[in-house]
Amino acid sequence: QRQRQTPRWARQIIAHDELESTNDLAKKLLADGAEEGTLVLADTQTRGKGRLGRSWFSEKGTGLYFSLILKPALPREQHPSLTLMAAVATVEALQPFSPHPITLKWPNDILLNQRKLGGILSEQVLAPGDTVSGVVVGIGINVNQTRFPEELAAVATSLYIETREQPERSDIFSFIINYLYKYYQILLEDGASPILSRWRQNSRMLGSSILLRQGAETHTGVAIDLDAAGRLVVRLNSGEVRAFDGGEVTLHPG
Ligand code: BT5
Repeated sequence: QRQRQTPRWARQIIAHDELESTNDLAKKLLADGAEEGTLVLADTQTRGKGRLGRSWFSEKGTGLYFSLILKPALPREQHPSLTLMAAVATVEALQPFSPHPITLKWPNDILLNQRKLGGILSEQVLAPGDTVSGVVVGIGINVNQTRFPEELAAVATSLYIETREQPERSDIFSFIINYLYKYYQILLEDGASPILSRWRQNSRMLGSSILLRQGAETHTGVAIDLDAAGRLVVRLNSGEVRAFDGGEVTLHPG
């Protein structure tokens, strides 16, 4: 049945009980010529990755950990819109499983009740000559975890913790795959603007005061928009309006 619900493009699902990181295997398969739409799934990861060398806690059997190989006909500078596309698809797929709003926080967080329910890690794979052979979009979602290790307890949550329901991971997986397909087609056919407007609708952060850390720099201001390249546009306290292409955001700092 799962086969029938799965769009054509995710016909090729490579499922493992355990992997170091689904993104790493997907990048290797992409470099070896895997088809667009190939999907790598693991029941647990021993070295699940976040951004900037951080790790992603990947408890066995309770979360969803997967990576999708894409080969979009998009100029390289538009690749950040793939992360936004995946974020929009994921949040809309998850929403029916929660009575509370699931929201997006730039650049790649999926939040429920102010805690992190999931995250997205997109990585480009370069071919010789520095051309992009494709992009791996990795998605991690906390579904049925009953608790988190102490160092994550204050930041992480799961659908189960927030709703006391235990959804089938396979149901959530098929929803996400279907929405990814839908929004990927929209991105390719209509460009980033419908994705950006969905992102704005699903984010609670525009209009909020924020603190943004980028390397050693810290900026404070109000998040006012996302620009066409997926950068966060901030009106800094100095009055200057500036677009950021990366960093860590704290909402409503003291
Ligand atoms: C992310 O990084 O949010 C991207 C996470 C992507 C994970 C997926 S799983 C499938 C695929 N294969 C991989 O190897 N990765 C992708 P970042 O924004 O850097 O957030 C990482 C931070 O979130 C950590 O430093 C922790 O504070 C926190 N964290 C770690 N594991 C978590 C979890 N399971 N739930 C919530 N927060 C977590």
